[in-house]
Amino acid sequence: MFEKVLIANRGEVALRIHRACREMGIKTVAVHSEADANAMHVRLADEAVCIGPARSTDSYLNKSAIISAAIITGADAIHPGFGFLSENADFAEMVEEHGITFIGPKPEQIRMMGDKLRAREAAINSGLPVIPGSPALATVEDAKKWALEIGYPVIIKAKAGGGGKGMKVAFNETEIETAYTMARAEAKASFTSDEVYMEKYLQKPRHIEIQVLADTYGNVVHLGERDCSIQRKNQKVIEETPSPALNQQQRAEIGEIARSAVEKIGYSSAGTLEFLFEDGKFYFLEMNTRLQVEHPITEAVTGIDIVREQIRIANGAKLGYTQDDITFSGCAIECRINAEDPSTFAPNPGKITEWHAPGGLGIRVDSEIYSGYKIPPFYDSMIAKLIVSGKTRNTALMRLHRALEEFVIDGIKTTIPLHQKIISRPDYIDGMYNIHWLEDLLEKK
Ligand code: MV4
Repeated sequence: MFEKVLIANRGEVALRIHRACREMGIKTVAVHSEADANAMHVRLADEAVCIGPARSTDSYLNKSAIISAAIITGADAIHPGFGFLSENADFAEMVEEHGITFIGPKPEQIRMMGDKLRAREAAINSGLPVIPGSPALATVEDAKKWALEIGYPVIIKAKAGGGGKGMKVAFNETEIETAYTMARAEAKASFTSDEVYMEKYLQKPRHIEIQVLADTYGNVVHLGERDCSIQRKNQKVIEETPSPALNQQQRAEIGEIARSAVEKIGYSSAGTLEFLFEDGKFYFLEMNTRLQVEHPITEAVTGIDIVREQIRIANGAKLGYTQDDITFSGCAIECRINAEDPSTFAPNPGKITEWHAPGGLGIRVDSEIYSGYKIPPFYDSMIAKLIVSGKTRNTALMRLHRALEEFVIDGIKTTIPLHQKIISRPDYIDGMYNIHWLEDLLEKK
């Protein structure tokens, strides 16, 4: 096993990875910016290296600084967490070129899935259902021709996109030119390529994703689904498993389809296949080649430590179990708690004057926060994840109400009141929501 792992991240995920390493007897190296010297992951790690100034581009995105820190401290592997360099194929390649193990998939797999058209092609070839769509669009005329072929409404997406950036919807031919031009301009501004393609636009889908684990010997299992439809501006807010929208047959079907596709693709490590689900049908969207924020709800219902498995797989271990060995038990829900004004969503960093995390049966809180900690203004505003689980969805919901009430975070504003509002709505309680539900709720006022 690795002796020492460098954690190329910050915040709660850095702590999450540190915890897995500790339990495996692996030493940890924290890296941090000048603004994060007092962070909990820095305090707990065996060693810490300052890799640059506060701005992410100067520190957590600084590939050579991170690799230098790994070399200096003698780390055998780097875990990238999520965000930052976690889906940067060049970084993964650079890490491997220095004789250090990248805890994740092979650089080529990251690269392929980062190109949404290549990912779509791989999905088709491995039996995944995709949304009717086009190849890369060269001109507005091309776009018009494909829209007629596919049928309105259509959505134009960036080939190098993902996460919703650079997407434009057209409901009829008069809207095509603007949608095409704007999608192209946004892609050019945000990504390495300004190429775009088109898909049929699904109007009221749910976002359902399948977690997979694959070792480097071709063994693949799926760990069930997560319903991530409660989102705002492409940021997930609440996730749950199992999805209240699926019956046992649909669940088993999509799980096996995803599992076997990952086997055909030859992917290894943890990964997530994102689908849209509408009118009883699944459509593959993209594959995330990293650990995800919402992984703990899957851990809660399967008992599998996903970070531990990532580390074992990267070290060349076999999964050691098959799909039949995996059992699903109960329901789990995660709330992402952000340091934001819950009515305007403006970031609200600052000093935490008092902190009490809820506890008790079925409660997990993943957070970097401690009393007296000062949240720096330079990074993502997510400061804690509250994960609740129970035998039934009702039990989990009851616990969630109780835990949100018990949570004390003083000194800053947080999105706890938003979560309380969401989980009190009859539609949420009934599991009746799609990807637009939260934004519709917030518009009502
Ligand atoms: C779509 C779609 C409807 N139809 N594609 C947004 C994020 C990116 N991963 C893909 N996204 C979408 N693609 C077709 N053909 C609607 C969305 C979408 C969405 C998807 C998942 C979760 C939240 C979303 C919010 C707005 C739009």
